[in-house]
Amino acid sequence: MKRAKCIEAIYPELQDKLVVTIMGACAQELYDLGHCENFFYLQHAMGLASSIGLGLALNLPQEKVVVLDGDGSVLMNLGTLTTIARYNPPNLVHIIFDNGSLLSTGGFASHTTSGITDLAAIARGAGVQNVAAVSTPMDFIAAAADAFENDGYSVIVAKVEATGPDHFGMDLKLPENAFRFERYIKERKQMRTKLHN
Ligand SMILES: Cc1ncc(C[n+]2csc(CCOP(=O)(O)OP(=O)(O)O)c2C)c(N)n1
Repeated sequence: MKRAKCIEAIYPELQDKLVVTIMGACAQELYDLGHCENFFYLQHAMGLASSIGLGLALNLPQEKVVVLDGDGSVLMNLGTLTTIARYNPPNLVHIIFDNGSLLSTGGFASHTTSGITDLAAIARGAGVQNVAAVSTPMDFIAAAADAFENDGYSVIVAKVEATGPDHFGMDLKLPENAFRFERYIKERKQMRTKLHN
């Protein structure tokens, strides 16, 4: 299973959600499908996409937040699973693409490569109630649909090949992406307030 194909499969579903990605290959694959103002590609701060996702989910309970994460990134910030499990935001979907590799920086093996470290088991141990471990496109699509539809913090660990895009480069620097993402959130809030008045 390829991560790019997984992202492509859920891309239509991402249009009305706040999406935070890790840097590198994963960000590039989403960006290449077409940037949307509700996408934030976290550069540099490896491991913290899920922490940003938690902050967004807790502060914007009316929004569904989707984090596209990587095994290397989660391993760098393992405490994130315990923190999110404790606060248990019902509107956060955490997709961990486990390619067993630090692909974006040259493809070094991560701790999951040998099959010793099981991120889904760690998520369960952290206290996450909804954990799916998938390795086929059909199972991925079903798990994602389920997580998007239902309330509850969900973790999907998707085993994918260690392959990425053949190019890197976005016409969107981090500060511009951050300002526009913030503006998008504010505008949606204002729109909601208007609709309710
Ligand atoms: C603190 C820190 N260490 C190292 C890096 C360099 N770095 C950027 S992406 C990356 C690999 C990320 O691996 P993973 O989350 O598995 O995603 P993949 O690249 O495999 O898609 C590394 C090591 C960084 N940005 N920050």
